[in-house]
Amino acid sequence: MKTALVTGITGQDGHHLSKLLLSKGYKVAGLVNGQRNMAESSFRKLFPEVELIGGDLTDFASLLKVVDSAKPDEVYNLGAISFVGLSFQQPELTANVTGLGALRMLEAVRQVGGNTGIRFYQASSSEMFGKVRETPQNELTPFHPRSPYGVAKTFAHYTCTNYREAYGLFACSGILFNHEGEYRGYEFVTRKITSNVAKIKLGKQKTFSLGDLRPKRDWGYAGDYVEAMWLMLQQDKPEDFVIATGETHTVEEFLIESLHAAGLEKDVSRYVTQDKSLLRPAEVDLLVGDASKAHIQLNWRPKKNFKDLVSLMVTNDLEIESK
Ligand code: NAP
Ligand code: F7E
Repeated sequence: MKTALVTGITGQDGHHLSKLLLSKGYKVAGLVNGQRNMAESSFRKLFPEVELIGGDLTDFASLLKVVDSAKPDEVYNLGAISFVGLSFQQPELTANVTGLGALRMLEAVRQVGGNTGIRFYQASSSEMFGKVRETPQNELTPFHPRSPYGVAKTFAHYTCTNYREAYGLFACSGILFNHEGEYRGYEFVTRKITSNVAKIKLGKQKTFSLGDLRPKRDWGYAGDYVEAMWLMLQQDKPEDFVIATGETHTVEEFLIESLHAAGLEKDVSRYVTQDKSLLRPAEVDLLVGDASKAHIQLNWRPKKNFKDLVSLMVTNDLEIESK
């Protein structure tokens, strides 16, 4: 039986990845941070068979201990300050957790794992493309991050490449474009939209506020994307892959599709006001990924399209909000 160690296990991708790895017969261990982590108890209820070990990406000693006690075959480094908006408020924390945290995990794997052949997955991001140099973006597109989060992820990405080249570590970065679903945090725009649309549909409120409706994102389903993470670690040699749907939509289009899915009038001005405080100091205007390499080498393709994704999220939030 293989063992996987997952950092950020209580987050969105941690939920989907745990489900996937358990279904494949893995023993799963996860790093959990914080003294009283609210997400930990709900995660334990969903996945009682997962071993949760205390530790923090800013505390190298704790990472050494976690790798030593879990004795993983595969490590998935998903832990991060992942909200771009927060990264502008707390850039140093973001650099420490999202950037240096990846370095600490790689170093812990190198020191504890030695030549045991631990395979390492780094959660890289399309935010590294930022002010995009070409469209669509692929593995060779130059990076131009636009936020402290994007900068920290770029540092982590290159550190992962460096550990592969310098120490021969089996280390892969998945450059994942936005992916969403039923476990998405409420601070991200998709979940903010679907949860508020559900409340409006159920008569609990009349309006809500958003920032810029013009940015375009390539949105996929998180359940599909964790399969690509696992596939990367099953290859003969470690490489980086873009994971995306190849389709892009504005925030406004996501909103309109959500109103439609809830059976509400597709009238944005009736339900949404603009809150200027939600605008970012530097925005990423357009992201759309070219996942051809993953199609060919991993035989990976997304199963859910944009409409499926919106419908799944709205249905899920209508169910939650009607309890
Ligand atoms: P998420 O829901 O925000 O989960 C992030 C996880 O990191 C949480 O479990 C969080 O735990 C943990 N974490 C935060 N600070 C930590 C620390 N100091 N030490 C240890 N763990 C810490 O993010 P996600 O959407 O699942 O994304 C997973 C990874 O993929 C992240 O690295 C993200 O940046 C990256 N990514 C995401 C997307 C996307 O669209 N979802 C796209 C590309 C890349 P607490 O909440 O308890 O602090
Ligand atoms: O914003 C705009 C906002 O916060 C999407 C993370 O998972 O994907 C995610 O980063 C867009 C931006 O995600 C609101 O300005 C408008 O243009 O949902 P988001 P993100 O910044 O794209 C990447 C790939 C990651 O790696 C990250 O970890 O929506 N927007 N109004 C808003 N965004 C939010 N959050 N809230 C609003 O009210």
